[in-house]
Amino acid sequence: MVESFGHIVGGHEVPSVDGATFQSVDPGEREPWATVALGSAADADRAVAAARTAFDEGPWPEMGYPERAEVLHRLADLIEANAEALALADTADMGKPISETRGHDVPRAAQNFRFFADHAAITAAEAFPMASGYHAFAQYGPAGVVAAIAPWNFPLMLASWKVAPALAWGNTVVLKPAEQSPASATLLARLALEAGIPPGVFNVVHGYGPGSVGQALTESPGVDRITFTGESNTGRAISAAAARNLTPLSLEMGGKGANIVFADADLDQAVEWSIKAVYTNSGQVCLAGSRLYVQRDIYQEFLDRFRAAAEALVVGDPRDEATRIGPLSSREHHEKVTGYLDLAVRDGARVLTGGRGPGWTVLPSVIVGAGQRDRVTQEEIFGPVVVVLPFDDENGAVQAANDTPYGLNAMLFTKDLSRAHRVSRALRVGTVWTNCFFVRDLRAPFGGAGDSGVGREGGAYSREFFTEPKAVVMRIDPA
Ligand code: TXE
Repeated sequence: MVESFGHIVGGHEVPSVDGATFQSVDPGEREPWATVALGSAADADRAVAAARTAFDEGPWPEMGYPERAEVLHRLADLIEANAEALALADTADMGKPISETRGHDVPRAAQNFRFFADHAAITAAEAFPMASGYHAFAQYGPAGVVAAIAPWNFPLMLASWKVAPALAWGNTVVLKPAEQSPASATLLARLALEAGIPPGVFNVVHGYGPGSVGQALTESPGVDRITFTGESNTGRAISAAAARNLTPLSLEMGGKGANIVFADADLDQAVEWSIKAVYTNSGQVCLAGSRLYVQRDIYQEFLDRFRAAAEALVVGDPRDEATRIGPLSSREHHEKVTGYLDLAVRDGARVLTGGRGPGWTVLPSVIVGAGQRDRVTQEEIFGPVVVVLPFDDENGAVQAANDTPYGLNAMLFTKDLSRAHRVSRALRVGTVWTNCFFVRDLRAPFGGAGDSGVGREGGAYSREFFTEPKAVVMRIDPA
C-alpha cells in the first residue's frame, strides 16, 4: 500500500499549491512506498506566512514556559505512543535498520522534546544585580520564525533536535525535511497538532533544496533563524543566501571523525566502540569514526580483531530486528559510496574486507594502505567504510587527526588519563569522546569546527541561538 503525506501549514495537512507530488523510495524494497506533496517556493512562502501570523498573533510566544512545556511533554508522550509507526516511516524512507529507529532515533526524538521543554522552563532569565542604583537582567524572548532544514540520515531525531528547542523557547517553525526522508516530519506535525500545539506554530514543507523549498526558506525575509544539518557545500550556499537578510544561522555539516587507539587501550572495548563508531546507521553518520588511527605496536592485532567484528555484523533487511547494516539511503548514495571503494583501489590502497552487498547495501568495509592525503582519508564517504592507518606517537596521531578540513568530533582510546586530557585539548573538533562514542548530554555544546559547522546547539547554546537575548537595565530610585 502506498501511503500519502502532505505539507502541514497553518494547522492543516495540505497538498502543494500547484498540486505536484513525488514518491519516496524504500531502499530495502527499491520500490516507492509513499506519495508526498512536492513543494515549491510558493509553498515555502505560504508556510512562512502561516508561521509569521502564528508568531505575531500568538498565543505561543507569549505563553508561560510551564504551559509550553506541558504541550511539548504531551507531544513526547504521543511520540512514544506512536513509536512503531515513526520507526517504520524512517526505516521505509531511508533504509535504517529498525533496531536503530526503534531503539535510538524515536526514543531520542521524544527525549529531545522533554529535555528542551524542561530546560527552557528553568533557564528563562538571568539577573545581574548592580552595585548602586541600577538593576540589570537578561530576557530570552523568542527569535521569531525558525526555518529548520534537516538531512535524511536521522530524519526524526535530527528534526526534533531543531524543532524542540525552537518551540520550547516560543518560536514558530517551518521544517523542511530531506526529500529522501519526508514521512516522519508529517507524522510528527500531525502529532503536534494532536498534542495541542496551536495552528501555524509548527509547519512542514516538503521538497528539494536548490531552486526550490530549501532555497526559498533561506532567502526569505520572513525567517529569523536558520538551522541546518547537511553537507558542507550546502552550508556554504545557505550561508550566502542568509547573508542577504543577515539571518543568523546554525550549521551542522559533514565530518571525517578520527578515532585514535593507543597501545595501552583496553582492546576489547576499543574494538567494540570503534565498530559502533564506524558502522552505526551503515556509516551514514556525520560523527562516524571513519578514520581509524591505531598505534603501530598493536596495529595488526587490532586490525585482525576489528575485521572479524566487522565481518560478523548482520547485513540485510532493515525491517529485521537482527540487522545491523541495512541498504544505503538511495541508489545515488550507493553509487557514491561504492565509487569511493573503487577510488581507494585506483589510488593504491586495498579493501581488506567488505565491498558491494546485495541491492543497495555495502558490506562493512575496511580500507588499508591508504595515505593521509588520499581522497578516501580526507573526504566524507558517509557509508560503512573505514580507513585504517598506523601511527607511531601521540604527536603524530594528533597531527593526522587534525589534518582534514573537517572538525566535528574525534574519539580516543587509552587508559592514560593525562594523555586523554592532552589529546582532547589538542584536537580541533567540537566533540571528543574518550573510551566511548555517541554518548550525549543534551546540555553540552554540539557542533563542529572548520568545514563541520558554524555555531553550537544543545542546552544553553540552543537558547542563545533560538532566542533574542535582551538586556534590560532599570534605575532604582532611592527611597
Ligand atoms: O545533503 P544536502 P545530502 C553529507 C554526506 C552526504 C552528503 C550529501 O556526505 O553524502 O552530505 O547528502 C537541503 N538551500 N551529509 O544531499 O544536500 C536538502 O533538501 C536550502 C552530512 O542529503 O546538504 C536537505 O533537506 N536547502 C550530514 C538538506 O539540505 C538545501 C547529513 C541536506 O541536504 C539546499 C546528510 C539549498 N541550496 C548528509 N540544498 C550530516 N552532517 O549529518 C540542499 N538543501
